Amino acid sequence: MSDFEHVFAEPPPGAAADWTISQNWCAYTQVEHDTWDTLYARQMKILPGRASDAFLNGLRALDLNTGGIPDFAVINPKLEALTGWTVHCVPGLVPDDVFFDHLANRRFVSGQFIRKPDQLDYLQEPDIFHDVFGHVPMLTDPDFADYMQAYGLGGQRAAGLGVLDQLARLYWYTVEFGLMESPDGLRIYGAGIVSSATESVFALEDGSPNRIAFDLERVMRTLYRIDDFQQVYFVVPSIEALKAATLQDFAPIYDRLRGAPEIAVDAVLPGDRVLTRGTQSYAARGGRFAA
Ligand code: HBI
Ligand code: FE
Repeated sequence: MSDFEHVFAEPPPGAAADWTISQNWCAYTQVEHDTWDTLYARQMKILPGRASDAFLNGLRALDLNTGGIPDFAVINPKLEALTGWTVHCVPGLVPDDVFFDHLANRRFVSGQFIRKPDQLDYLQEPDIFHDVFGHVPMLTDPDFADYMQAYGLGGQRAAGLGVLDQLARLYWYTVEFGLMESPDGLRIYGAGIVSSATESVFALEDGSPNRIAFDLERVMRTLYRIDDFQQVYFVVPSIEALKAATLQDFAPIYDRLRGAPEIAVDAVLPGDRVLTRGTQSYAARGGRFAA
């Protein structure tokens, strides 16, 4: 999510050259541990039947519900044994090239802080609940683990080609806000949705947003919102299919994308396979700022 303002220009004091910092787990206060438990319990009331099996299996495999903020020293050996990934704290958003390098080496970077009790519903910057509850369980799925590493490698290659905006949209509409098909209906795998009590319901059940079958170049041309619910969600048939879509030569794709106009967040195009044609009523009412 590279639309936020405060990305540091260089590692702040105390951070390593790769921008990582110690989690300093013993410094978390009881209020912070209680906030994790509150958020976790709230999500688990609504995610069964809404989150993908891959997510729910990952949550169980890592046992993120032992009481309080997970200790990376405890979850990393479990995660690493499953897919070779580990999670590390960083002071905040890191530059794209740093982010891509970590992903390319199967290191996921996470905020070290957790939101305040009066911020449960919305925060601008990813905190440890968004990153560890939202993103990390999916990293236990071998195909998603491969996809995320391929994304990092792709980002390193794309950096010099002037297509980072297009790549950020792919991340946004899959890793952050992706939906997938399942035999029982649509399910969530995107971290931005699965870590949000309100968007977990909105993304699947509200009549307002469009839900469109995932198409790589369509997604990479589509603008997105960082300040409110998405107006479109893209749906993949499976994580395997998502991984397969990115294991191809991107050079011709980048050539086509460079000249292609951007697509508005509420657009429906003739070539789209539309699963839900939304009313956009939520956005029309002013979204979360609605009176
Ligand atoms: N840094 N800590 C952190 N977390 C992110 O999710 C993140 C980032 N830097 C860049 C970034 N995401 C975006 O460029 C992604 O869209 C690639
Ligand atoms: Fe995120």
